[in-house]
This record gives sequence, structure tokens and C-alpha cells, in this order.
Amino acid sequence: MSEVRSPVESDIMAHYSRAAGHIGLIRLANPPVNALSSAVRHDLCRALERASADTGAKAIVLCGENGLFCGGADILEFSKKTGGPALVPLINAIEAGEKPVVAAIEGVALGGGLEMALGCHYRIAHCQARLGLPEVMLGLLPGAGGTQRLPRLIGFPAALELITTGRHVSAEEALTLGLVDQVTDGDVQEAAVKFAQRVADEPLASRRLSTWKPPCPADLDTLLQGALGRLQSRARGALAPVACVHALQAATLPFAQGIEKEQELMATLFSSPQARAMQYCFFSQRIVGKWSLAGRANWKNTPVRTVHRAAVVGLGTMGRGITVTLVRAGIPTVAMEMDRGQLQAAQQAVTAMLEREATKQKRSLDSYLQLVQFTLERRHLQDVDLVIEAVYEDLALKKRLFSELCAVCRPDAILCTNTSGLDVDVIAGTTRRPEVVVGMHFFAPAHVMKLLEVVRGPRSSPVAVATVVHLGKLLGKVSVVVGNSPGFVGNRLLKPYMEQANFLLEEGATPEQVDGTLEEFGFAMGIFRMSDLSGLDVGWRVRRESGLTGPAVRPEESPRHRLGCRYCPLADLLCERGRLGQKTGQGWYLYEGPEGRKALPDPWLHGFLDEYRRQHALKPRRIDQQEVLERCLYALANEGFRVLEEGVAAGPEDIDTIYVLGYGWPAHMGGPMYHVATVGLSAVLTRLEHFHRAHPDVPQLQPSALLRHLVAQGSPPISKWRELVRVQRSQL
Ligand code: 3H9
Repeated sequence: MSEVRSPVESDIMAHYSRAAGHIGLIRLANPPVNALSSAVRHDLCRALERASADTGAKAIVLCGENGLFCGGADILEFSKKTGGPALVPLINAIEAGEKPVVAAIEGVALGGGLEMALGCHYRIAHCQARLGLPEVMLGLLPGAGGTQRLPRLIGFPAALELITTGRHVSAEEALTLGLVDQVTDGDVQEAAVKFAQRVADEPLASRRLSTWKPPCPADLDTLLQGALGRLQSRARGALAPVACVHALQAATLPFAQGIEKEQELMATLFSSPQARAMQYCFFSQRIVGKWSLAGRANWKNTPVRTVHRAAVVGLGTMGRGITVTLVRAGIPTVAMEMDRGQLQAAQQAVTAMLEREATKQKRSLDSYLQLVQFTLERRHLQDVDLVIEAVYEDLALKKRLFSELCAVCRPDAILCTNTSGLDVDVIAGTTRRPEVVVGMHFFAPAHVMKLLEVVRGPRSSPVAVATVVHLGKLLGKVSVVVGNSPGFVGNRLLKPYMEQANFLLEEGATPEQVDGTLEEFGFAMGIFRMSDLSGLDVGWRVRRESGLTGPAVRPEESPRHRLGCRYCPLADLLCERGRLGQKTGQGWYLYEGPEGRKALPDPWLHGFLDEYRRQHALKPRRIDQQEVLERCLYALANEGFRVLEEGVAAGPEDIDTIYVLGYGWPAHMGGPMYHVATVGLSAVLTRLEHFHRAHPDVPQLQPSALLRHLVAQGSPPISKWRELVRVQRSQL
């Protein structure tokens, strides 16, 4: 062992001690999640040696401190060169030991943590514990024997599902699957010690999973081939899910050969750019939680109010999803509508959604329904701690509602508006208490999507922001605190991206070509299919309200220019013809009918584009995939730099989290800012300069000052941008 470790007891990260009744106890101590860092692995080896040499100990319990078993390998060490014993032989040594080892699982056993538990001879879990092999979410596979031991223990179909999705399972489900031997609602260490006493003299041979013959169902080949086919089309270019299936396939081989294959596949993934991107996403989602406001208020020093009771006002699609999300998190909720018919429809829809949730969670529907009160009456808002307004996206309507909310709610109640881009401060200005008003931009479907943009108005109080961020976490969301700029961060960046896509149509591309390129890049959906899904009328209304189209436009104005800048009226023309997307069965694509899902190329649209180009004397040209990607994605990222310059987002991690969790950007490509950092800032600047020269009437293609500044600084790594931007802004 090359590493020299301090002998101070408090530094030791795997303590050995003796528990009652001749049981040795090894306790991992590496807060916050007892990750298996090189130091932990080193100390665990020593602890195991002590335990096996301790003649007074007949069996061993392995547990973790801080109410948590183990969160897996130390992800922070993946980018460093570290020493310490490797995990695979360490787990093999636990399994091969002569004394039974019982894993006492509380909190979580994830990744390498669960793989270590699979190397133990028995597993006891606390009823609240969660278990899983989430490596695929980090661009990896379970590379410490997980792909070989798990199918031996729970069978191929279940192992395949858990490993390729990275899903966490509850202790109860783990028991049903045979992943754990016992579940307790008491002290898990005590239960494990008792269990260890019971099994201390039992023969161990049959408890070593590596010696088990994998149960090979007759249809295994079909199962694995089917999974490969599905994943290849769904993974959108991600390597890890496919590698997981190949590693599982190797579990039909003798254990040692299977491990060899697992290691080989892991080595390829480990050094891949995709794994780096996904690990960046993991840490970004944690960094965004560390928000700070102008002044000194931040996530650490700001108190959070407990939301004992919440309300949702407006029960359209978003309001219903938000209600389900609150109820699912156990928060008593008043669900309010203004119209009796709407209320009844919403009650039915919410009940049906909760019924599905109850079945999934194996809970009674009543346990959910008793948390929700449907009402038409404002007085029911009097005692709530927080209201989420989710009415139609109409500023006048929202302003009216907020002045009423201010009159009816408690003075300290936090008033939130679910808006995708309206001015939160204007809404706050209609109340006597603008400090309690915060924006909460949920993404549809609100009970599914993990992203929440928390919009801090200039007058929002730190406590209100902190409370909403905390509520987001309780709802299972990743909250990103953003500034109050039109479209906030997500929708603001969407504008130049969409504009470029539209300009490309004018210049000769088709929606299929643009979408195909973006989907090949890894987007869940190309921009035109996405517009069809959300409805073309949404943007049309915004453009009419802002005078870009509609009666406010002077007849002498060129249809392709507004305020001196290039403008593409194609989407407006489709809307004028009633082509609003999926809802009308026609948009950028053709659908089987209204509400149809399958986007088909539309010969009418191709003819319409030809005619439009003829009318405007636009000579179509061949546009290659690289231009589609560069124009769309660099314009988007360029706006991202502007958002950073203005302090609307605190760092590139915020923008990337928003795009990965809310806009279908592939996690294995990190996010728009990560993407341009990977391509190279100087190369991106050169391309933007080139495109701006070619299209001088498109300001979004003009490279932002921050991009130029970063290039002038020698293109520092993305991990440094946050601090650079903060320092630069503090000097303004
Ligand atoms: C693996 O095991 C590979 C093996 O198969 C093979 C190896 C050969 N490492 O999320 P939180 C930090 S791959 C390092 O806010 P929560 C996290 O960054 C690993 N750090 O708390 C944060 O730091 P900070 C497979 C980690 O209560 C702090 O802990 N395992 C790790 O909401 C708190 O995290 C996984 O993928 C780690 N493994 O959720 C599990 N985990 O305070 C990944 C966390 O500085 N972890 N941190 O911001 C999680 O899913 C969640 O963190 C967990 C706790 C559920 C554990």
C-alpha cells in the first residue's frame, strides 16, 4: 500500500469494534454518504483483517454511520488518480471470508454500496432504505461485480430492468425481489446483530453469490436482444445502457469470466466523454442547490418556513399535475377553481392520477384523497402557508388574482406564480407584499418532470426563495434559482434556438432534416416536433402580444424583418391556416388526426415552403448537419452566456441542469454550456463570428461579451466559469 494514513482514530473511515454476543461490527464513516473513497477502501481492508483475526467474533455486521449504509464509489475520485485497494477484490474478499457478514442497510445502498452488500452473505434493510445500481445515470455500469451477482440473486428480467434504468427500489420491493433477507422498522444495526448471532454457525458455501449458477430462463436471448433493440433506439446514442446489457449477457458465463467482461466494458465507459458529461450533470444538479442572492443571503444562512398546508389555484393541466405532486409529497392541499364545471372535471382527473399513483406506491387512494380539498371558495385559502397560482398564462388575469390572494391569504403566506416567462415583479407589484411573491416555473407534465425554475423577483425575500427551493426538494424536483428575465432561462434560450431552426427552413432545410439532425445529436425530440407537441399557438400569442405579428404590424413593414432584425413569419403563417400542431392534426408535420402523436412528413408543407421561398426570392441551398447543429446550438449557448453576464443564471451548471432536465438535452452530452466548452470556446467563437458575418441582421449570432472574455482568458475550464462570472459581476 503506497498511501500513508494518519493513525488518529477519528480519521479512520471504517471502524472495527465488537457488538454484543460475539459479533464484530464494521462501521463506514465517510460523510455525507459513506462513499467508497480510496481511504475508505484502505480502512475497510484493515477492518476486515481485524474482524477475521478477532477470535471472539463469530460473525460480522457491516453498516454505515449517519443513518446511511453507502452511496457507492466516490464519484469525485473518478477524475483523479487515486490509489487504494480496488473494489472488486475487496468485495470478493468479503464474500470469500470464513465468517458470515451481514449488511445492515439504512438510508441507501447504491452503486458500489449495493455491490458491496451483494458480496456480504446476508442483507437486512430498514423499511425506509432505498437500494439500486444507478451507475447508468453516470455513464457507467455496475463495475464491482453488480452485473454478475445481481442476476444470480434476483434473476435476469429484474436485474436487467434495475441496471439499465438505474431505478432505486424500496426496502419492501427489495424483499419481494429477494434482494434483501429481512426488512425491519426498528434499529437496523440491532436487527442485523441479532440476525448475525442466529446465522453465525450456519454453513456459508451456499451464501456466496459468485458460486451460484445464474438462473437462465429459456427465453434469455430474446429478453436480452429485445432489451438491446429497445435501448438502442431509446438511449439516443448513450453508450452505458447498451454496455449494461452486454455485461449482463456475460453473467451466463462462469463468474470469473463474467467479471472479466464487466471490467472490460467498464474500462471503456469509464474513460468515455459521455461518462464525464453525465458526472458533470450529477454534480451540476447539486451545485444549483447552493444558491445565493444579491447581498449576503444564501442557501446556508437563510431559514426555511415549513409548508404545513398549500393551495393550488387554477386546475388546468398544470394545476392538476402540481396538485398531484403536492399530495404525493404528503402536503395537505387546497385545490381551487373558479368555475364549478372546471372543478368537477379537475377533481375527476386528479383522482384518476392519484389512483394510478396509489397503485404504483401500493397505497390506498384514500390516503391521498384525504390530503386534498377541492373547493370553489376563496375562504379556504385563509390558513395556507403557500399558494401556487396556475391559471392561464395571461398577465392581466394573474395580476387580478394576486391582488385578491393578497387580501385573502395570511400576511406571511408565500404567493407563487406558475408562469413560463411572465414578469414576476409586475405580478408581485399588484400585492401589498411583493416580498412573499416568487415564481415557480413547473414543466409539463408537472407530476413527472424533475425541473423547477424558481424565479426570484427583485423584491422576493430570501426566506420566500429558500422556502420554495426547499419545497421543490420535498416534491422531488431539482430547483434552479433564476432571475426575472423574459422567459427566465429555459424559454429565453429557446428563442434563438427556434429562430435559427426557422431561418434554416427559409434557406432550404425541411423540418424533418432539422429534427433528424437534432435527434441524432441526442435530443428527445427535434425543435419542430416539440413545437407541434406544445402547440404553435403558444408562441403565436406571445408574438402577437409583443407586436411582432398580427394587426399591430404596419402593412409597409417587410414580413421578414422586424425592428431592423431578421424575422421568420413561417410559424405565424401556419397558425393563420389553423395548423396549430398535434392538437389540430397538422403543424410542421401531419398527424393521423387531431391529438395524433405520430409525426409524418407533410407534402403540403414542403410545397408551402417552396412557394414561400419563391415569393421571397430565397434560393434554397443544401444545408448540412454540421450547420444545423452549429447554428441552432451555438445560438442557444450564446444566449446562455448573455444570461450569465446579466446574472439571470448563476453559473453554467444552472443552464445545463435546466436544459437536461427540462428541454430534452441528452445528459450524455452534458448540456449546452458543457457542449460548447467541450467543442472549445475559441472554435465556437470563430463559428459564431462567421455566422454573424453571413447574417448581420441576426443579433443572436453576434458573439456575447462573456464568450469573448472567456476566450481572451485562455478558455478556462467550465468549473471555473461560475466564480469568474461572479467576480466580474461584483465589479460592475
Ligand atoms: C459506483 O458506485 C461505481 C461502482 O459500480 C464501481 C466502482 C469500481 N460520491 O445528493 P445529495 C455527495 S458509481 C461522491 O445532495 P441526498 C454529493 O455530491 C456511484 N460524492 O444528498 C453532495 O455533495 P455536496 C454510484 C457523493 O440526500 C452530497 O454527497 N452511486 C456521492 O439528496 C450529498 O448528496 C450513485 O450514483 C458519491 N457516490 O441524496 C449515488 N453521492 O454536499 C449518487 C453523493 O458537496 N448519490 N455525493 O453537494 C445519490 O444518488 C445521492 O447523493 C444520495 C443522497 C441518494 C446518496
